[in-house]
Amino acid sequence: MARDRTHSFGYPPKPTSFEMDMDNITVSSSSDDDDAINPHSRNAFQSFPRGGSTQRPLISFVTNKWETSRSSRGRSSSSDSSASYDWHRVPWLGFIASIVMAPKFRRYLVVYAILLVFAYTGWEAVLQPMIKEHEEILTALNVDTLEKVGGWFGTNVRPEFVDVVPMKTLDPTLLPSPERIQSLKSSRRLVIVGDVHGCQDELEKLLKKVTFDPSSDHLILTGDMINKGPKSSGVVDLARELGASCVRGNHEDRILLERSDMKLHTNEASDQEYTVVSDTAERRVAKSLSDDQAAWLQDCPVILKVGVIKDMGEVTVVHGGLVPGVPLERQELSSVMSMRTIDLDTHVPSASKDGIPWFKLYNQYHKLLASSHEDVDSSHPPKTMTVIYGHDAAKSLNIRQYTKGLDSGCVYGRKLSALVIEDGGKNEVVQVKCDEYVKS
Ligand SMILES: [Mn+2]
Repeated sequence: MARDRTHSFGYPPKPTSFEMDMDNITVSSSSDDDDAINPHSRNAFQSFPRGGSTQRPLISFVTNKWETSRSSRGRSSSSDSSASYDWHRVPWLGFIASIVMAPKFRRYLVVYAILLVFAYTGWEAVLQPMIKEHEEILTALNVDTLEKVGGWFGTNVRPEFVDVVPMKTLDPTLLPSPERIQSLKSSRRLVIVGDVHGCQDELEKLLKKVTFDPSSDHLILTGDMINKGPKSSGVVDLARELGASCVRGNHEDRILLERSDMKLHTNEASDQEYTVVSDTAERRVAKSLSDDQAAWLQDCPVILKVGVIKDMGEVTVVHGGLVPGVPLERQELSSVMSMRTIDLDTHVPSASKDGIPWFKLYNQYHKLLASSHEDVDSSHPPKTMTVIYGHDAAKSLNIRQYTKGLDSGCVYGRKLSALVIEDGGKNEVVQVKCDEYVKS
């Protein structure tokens, strides 16, 4: 009996025709072809249980041909087997299953996964380090951390410098006027040029490009006017001719020290070999300068106080940089000529290229100063100071709110830059292309 039933399950169409056509059993279903394929088929007809209580309703043999997905097949089989789970009994599970099965969904899943990877690496590589650096700078400027590190840079008295002019103030009549009269040419301009390094031709080209007029414009050089490039003394002559102002860069400092060293040694008759042995490139530059040229360079201060310019506040020109929060009188002069980075704990500046650039701390300090001032008194402008500097060819032209870096690597075949400040504080950067004199 059990065997018979499995037969009847095995050949569902035959019982169907059997039921439908009970009195005429010799119709198509019992053709010879069927017999050839299934020798038991006739037997199955004869043994099919009729009218018994265990007989399956015929509707259960009907399949929906349009429903060919795996889930529909799962449904028809699950009615027989209670072991397999019916997804459709739990509506939300079935819903999720149908989404996951859809090929479009899988395609989107890949796209979302890629986007997720991009977002994560962006956060890890760019955003998080930026936020971390910003937080570290804020901590470095927080007065509460001052005691922990035992004092910041500038709290001790600096050693006295001899043979160096620490500071000068620019003649105020050279400054552009605070208000610009519309439709008129600027009455006065300041043309501040980054590291020239003996590139006289390029300096001349730049002055021509800004239509420099010595009767109304004033040239300021941010130091490192000489050395490395081809025409050191030519640059000094041009600057003197134009009545330019200057600051002392690390290269002026070195060449002038070399000169005084040479003089010292040539005065000693016993030590004449010294100049012969160390006839380096820097020594040749030092020798090429006349006493007048050297005296002009010697007169360049380390810090040049320019004065107040509209929208820029107090403006100062140095070669390297300034430590924020330290008065100009207490700045350490060799650092002012050479700094690139700053220690966040102690605020001690360094010429090293590795670390937090000093201008980041400087800008943040002055932003905090300006915003805290706004809360207290909005009628007076805050005591912020804008620094215009050179020295950092690696960072190239670097214009920020309170710091303006103008060394764009002219001597390395890049550009010579000028910051031109006009009446009303309007300013723009003008550049010329340079020949390559030194491989960077
Ligand atoms: Mn320099």
